[in-house]
Amino acid sequence: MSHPQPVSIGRTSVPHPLDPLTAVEIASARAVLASAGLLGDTVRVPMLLPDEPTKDELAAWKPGAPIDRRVDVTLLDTATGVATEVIVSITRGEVLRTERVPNDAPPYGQPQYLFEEYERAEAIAKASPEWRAAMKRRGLEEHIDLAFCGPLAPGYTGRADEVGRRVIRSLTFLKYDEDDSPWAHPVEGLIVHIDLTANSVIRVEDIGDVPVPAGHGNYRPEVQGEARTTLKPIEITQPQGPSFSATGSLVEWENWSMRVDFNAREGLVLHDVTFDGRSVLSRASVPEMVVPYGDTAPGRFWISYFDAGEYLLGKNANHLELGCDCLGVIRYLDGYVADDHGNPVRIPNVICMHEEDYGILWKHTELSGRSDVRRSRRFVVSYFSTIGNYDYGFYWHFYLDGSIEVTAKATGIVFAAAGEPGVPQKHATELAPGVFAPVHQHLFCARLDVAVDGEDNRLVEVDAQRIPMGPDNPFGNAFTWSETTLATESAAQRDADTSVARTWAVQSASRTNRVGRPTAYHLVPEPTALLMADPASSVAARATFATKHLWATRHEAGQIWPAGRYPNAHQGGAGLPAYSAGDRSLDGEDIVLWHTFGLTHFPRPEDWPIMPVDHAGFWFKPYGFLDQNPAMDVPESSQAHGTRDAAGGGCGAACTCGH
Ligand SMILES: [Cu+2]
Repeated sequence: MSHPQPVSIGRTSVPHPLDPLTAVEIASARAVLASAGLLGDTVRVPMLLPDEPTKDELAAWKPGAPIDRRVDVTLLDTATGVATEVIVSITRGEVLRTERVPNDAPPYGQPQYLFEEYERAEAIAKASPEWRAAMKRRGLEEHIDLAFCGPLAPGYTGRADEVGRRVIRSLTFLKYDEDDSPWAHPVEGLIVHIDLTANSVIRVEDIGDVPVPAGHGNYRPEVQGEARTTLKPIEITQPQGPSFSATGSLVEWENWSMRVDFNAREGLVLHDVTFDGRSVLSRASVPEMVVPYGDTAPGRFWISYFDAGEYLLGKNANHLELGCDCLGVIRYLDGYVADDHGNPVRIPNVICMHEEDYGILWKHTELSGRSDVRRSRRFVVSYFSTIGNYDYGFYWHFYLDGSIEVTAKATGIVFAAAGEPGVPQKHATELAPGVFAPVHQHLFCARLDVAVDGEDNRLVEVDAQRIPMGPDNPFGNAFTWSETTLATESAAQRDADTSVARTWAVQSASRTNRVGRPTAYHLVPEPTALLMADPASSVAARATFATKHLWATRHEAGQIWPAGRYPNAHQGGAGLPAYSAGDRSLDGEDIVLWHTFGLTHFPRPEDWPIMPVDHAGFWFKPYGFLDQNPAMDVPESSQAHGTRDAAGGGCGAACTCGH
């Protein structure tokens, strides 16, 4: 069978202010920077993002009108460490603003890593006499050439010899041949601290002498053995094509409409999400995540990766493969990011859009035997990003019943250290003999600029509520619910509570449904541990967003980053704590929700040598937004290809039977 060819969407003849940046625009921005003299030989581009139009600009814009397309660039002079933020108007061909980043003074904060710095860090580590001596002392001299020196963001330790400098830490892993997976062979206790501006080693720590685990961690079929032959093919066919359409960045599927966008930092961004022509979300993304490690070892206590803010999720996004990453009739969106020199790089097929059958949508069988059933379907927009050893997928699912489900997927290679085989550790689990994986968390922050029937919204916490047995509850069975308006930014810093089925309602402040209640969507969290680090820890200051399941702020242009613009080597306090410091009113305002969700990972042997996808997420569900089930007009399935399994059972062709 053959699938229709994938179609890339992108800019068409109907440009919109929220369209993603194109290669031509990135190249034009670079030309403006160059002609303004801002791109000297040693200047690099750690981050180049669209400078999105303000809501006022969007409201004033009419289709066909000129658009002032701008980019927001961070420049780094790698020779001096001086960083500069620049706003460029591509349309006008001019630099609108430049501002020095005060990264040499508290609270510090370094621009995102350049790809070239990973190679530079490895070269610096390997050239270091102390590192070579440590390898020799450990009897690992013969492995020096093939060794992998993994470059890691340093966290913030307050050490005088690194504060305010552009630091990267290097941990060493062995490779026994070119194709070997280095993550299985950690050289325990060998840490090289590198100053990327001075191109020098600050310190080499060489602690302990744990043997390097020898067992391989290779997951390739050449090593793992023949693939099984028992799985019969599953083919997804949509002979009439998909039910969605894409015109430029505008994507429409059933009652849903949205603008699909992509940038180097957040990856996938959705704008102007509407259901039945009514606004639900103004802008939605997962703009930050943190992976804090819970180990006291010198090589790990500082590990707390901010994969968006330090490494850039979008710049590291995957080129997806038809039939492997995505099944069925797929439409892809190419993405464009800037490389270290500010030149455009195309990431083909970076965003995947497709439909999935999703089991039963609704169903009932009457006493008479009459049965009605409708099949559920969802529209999926997704991308994947690889940051070092881990791979993250971000999936936005839109359902026929008006619900949105956001899922983050974690897979890839678990980060491991070496220990004495069979000797239990307090902060790490043994995955394979001598391979110990530290406990850690993957905590994501979704940013939902909500617009439930417009921007004037109200945030209400809804809890199931017990009633003591007594006059109000004579039989003890009764319960009710409570609604608490979270009217300010401080009041809106909340924890989830599964014991009372807590949800957070975003209500329209002006529109009601047919039973007289405010139209609303509920954020339905799934159980997630919050940041396990102590409140007094460095990581708690830097990832304060992850200490609460919910934050809400009044919308303000530019407030996009939960841990601030430069979480790398930052002391803390940036992002959400700073955004909400003014304790603004949220009552009837343009509200932004920030939701922490994720995984607390006690790695298991089954996560080795490669981790099966684990996932975490949340729902955003209509609650009185609609006057009834919006999927009553979904037709019965006319699945012509369904076949009864030879062993009996299953549902036959042209299923209308419901059994
Ligand atoms: Cu993990």
